Amino acid sequence: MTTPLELPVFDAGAEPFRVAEAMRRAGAAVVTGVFDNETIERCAADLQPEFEARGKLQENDFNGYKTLRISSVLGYAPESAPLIAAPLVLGVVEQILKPHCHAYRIGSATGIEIWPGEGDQVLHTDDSIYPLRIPGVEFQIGVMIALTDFTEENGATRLVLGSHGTEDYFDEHAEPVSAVMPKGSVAFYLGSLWHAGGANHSDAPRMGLITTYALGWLRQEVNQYLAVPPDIARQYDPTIRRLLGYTKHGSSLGHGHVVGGARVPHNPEDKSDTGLDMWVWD
Ligand SMILES: O=C(O)CCC(=O)C(=O)O
Repeated sequence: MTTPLELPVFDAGAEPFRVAEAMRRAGAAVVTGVFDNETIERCAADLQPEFEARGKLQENDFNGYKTLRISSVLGYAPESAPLIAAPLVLGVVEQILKPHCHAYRIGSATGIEIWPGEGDQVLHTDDSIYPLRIPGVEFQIGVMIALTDFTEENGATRLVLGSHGTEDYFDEHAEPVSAVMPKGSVAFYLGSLWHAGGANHSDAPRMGLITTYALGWLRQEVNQYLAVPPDIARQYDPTIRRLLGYTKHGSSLGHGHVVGGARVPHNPEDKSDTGLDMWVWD
């Protein structure tokens, strides 16, 4: 009989390669205490108006009918940027993806608020959007940031540890574990890992920010150029702009011709920030 895998848990001082190592084994890991309350509250407050205005538009059998969802948060909630580009987050993402690409990009960046009364989401893998597998290559990584405490009761993300890999295989008897973690923590999981949101049996919503980061040569799950067009992308620093996809992959993939830099999303007030490296040929 094999010993069941346990969810690896680290504190914020963890070396990204250690977190990645644990993920390769279990498929997922949690790092606690990554963000302070103030950073989390600023982000949550920035997302709130969008949850209220458009959160119900993505209701369906998969997303649920008591769950609010808002896509492409960088298009309207700049306070999400420090979370999405946090060094520890990118450090772990880099360990998993960088061996297989020149640059990785955001696939999707979504606020999810699971309200009381919501049931378990169906287990799935994020990689099902891509029609192939390459043995030994992870296509993407999901990064769920807890904007409230995540508990068994309120719908913490459920993870089927050890279910990752290159085969379309799933043991229907495998028991998911819940990514129970305090507000400000991060749950990382591989794109091939089976997982889902949990049922909320508590009396308050569970709010999370889930960002997927994908190999830079894959099509992004959400079209970031439409969601965060150059006029909005311009307000962000180069790290975020590159994560959005305003960059080439290697020497030429995704390059664009720019005349006079007019369409390049750079910050005009910063003379050193031409943005030109993002689109022109090397
Ligand atoms: O809300 C969660 O905990 C996970 C949601 C999820 O996996 C999804 O909607 O694809």
